[in-house]
Amino acid sequence: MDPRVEQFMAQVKAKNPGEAEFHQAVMEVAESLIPFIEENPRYKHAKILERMTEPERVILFRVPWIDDKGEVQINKGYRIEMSSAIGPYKGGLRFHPTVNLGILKFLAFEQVYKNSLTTLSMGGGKGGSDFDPKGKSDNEVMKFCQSFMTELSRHVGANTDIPAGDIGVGGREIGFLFGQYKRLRNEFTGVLTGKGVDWGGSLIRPEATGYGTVYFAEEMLKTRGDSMKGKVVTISGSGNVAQFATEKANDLGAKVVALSDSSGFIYDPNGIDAEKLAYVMELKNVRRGRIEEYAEKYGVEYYAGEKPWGIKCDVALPCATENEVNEEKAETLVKNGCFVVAEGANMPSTPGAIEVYLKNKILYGLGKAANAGGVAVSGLEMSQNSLRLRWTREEVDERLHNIMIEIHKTCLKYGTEDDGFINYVKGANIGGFVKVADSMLAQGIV
Ligand code: NDP
Ligand code: 2IT
Repeated sequence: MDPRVEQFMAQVKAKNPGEAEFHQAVMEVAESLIPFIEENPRYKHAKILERMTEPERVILFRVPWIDDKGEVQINKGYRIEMSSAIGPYKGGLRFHPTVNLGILKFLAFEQVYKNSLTTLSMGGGKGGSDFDPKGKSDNEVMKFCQSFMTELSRHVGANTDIPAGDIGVGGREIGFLFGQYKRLRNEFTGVLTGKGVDWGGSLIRPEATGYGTVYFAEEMLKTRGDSMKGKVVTISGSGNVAQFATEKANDLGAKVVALSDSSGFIYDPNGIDAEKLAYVMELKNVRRGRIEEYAEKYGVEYYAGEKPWGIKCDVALPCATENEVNEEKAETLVKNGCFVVAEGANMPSTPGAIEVYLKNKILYGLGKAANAGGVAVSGLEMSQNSLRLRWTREEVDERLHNIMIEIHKTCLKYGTEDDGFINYVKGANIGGFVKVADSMLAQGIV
């Protein structure tokens, strides 16, 4: 390892003990950026990277609520306000039992670069709770959301910090959170994105992350004179991002053969077409059931406790969670002929997996570039809220598509190597950094 990176990481680890995912996310960026910063000493003297790894503010709070049995429950609530250099803090909320400070700091850190890449004016943040919505009644979810927002409302606002969804936070949760904010503040503002279309939400926001990931994969394929048409695709997850990645992959003529959840994956060699996808959406979003039921319904194989990376494919779209593709799984993917990985999830590939992709020179689109479509349309939702008008489906989709094309161009600009190979890791990290770093220089030591 570059000794400068090693030295920098030693400091980050000493200051943030035990936060493994945060160290991992910072390390990936440091490897891309430290050589670039050496060539651009103004960033070095102002300690831009050191400042970017220290959140502007971390909010940690108690979330008490009463379950359906009348028992008092206590969860932890968090909001990491990472950077406001180029706009108000912006990023999702995650409700999942694994949530802790290190995970939210990694997500907030990546969000800063991702939001910068979108070309829109958004800083970076992330929040959430160790609350597990699985198996909870709608009433319990509402009680939890109301208690969570009662504290969070002091810290967020349409011009300050604008949360949205992430794992475990979808339209239902955003509704309950918005209702409580409005009640406390007596104002109807765009404090959250991912709202329902009848009350300030943007068309295409639910679709945006999955669609954007596939648009990005299509751009990557174009660099090799190829396209999504006819490609065999495996996808992990079966939540918001996975569902709409499946829909867009189908639209572009690909065949999606696998989906998963935290219990296992299904393999459907005939492809998950529009009718089967409608079944998945009903299963996951309405009945909140398990992907295993798909295998029973359509008579296909279900692999309990496994991930879909052993299935032969051309394109893999990890759309579930962090560190779901390790080095060994990446080797299997490449050996089976997979030559495109576009990440709908945040940091789904381990450092070892990324090394495998880069060594084999496959098209690897990392999350902060490939999944930026979600937050980009959140930015468009904020614009529509400010203008107090609503753009059509086609208009938002076109803007989303153009933003993904722009992000891809930025990656080419900063990531094309001497032999013509496009290193999207370097491209996205440097491309995301420059705008934030220059804004920090302009705004002084804050
Ligand atoms: P959802 O909650 O809608 O779906 C998550 C899916 O991933 C579910 O199928 C879930 O399975 C599975 N999953 C979650 N945690 C794990 C785990 N620890 N192990 C295995 N499977 C797991 O979330 P989203 O689709 O919104 O988010 C998926 C990923 O995309 C996350 O990494 C998120 O950070 C990222 N992302 C989301 C954006 C958005 O706009 N929503 C934007 C950009 C990135 P189960 O149902 O069994 O829990
Ligand atoms: O990781 C992400 O980019 C998101 N969960 C979406 C954030 C947002 O503010 O829309």
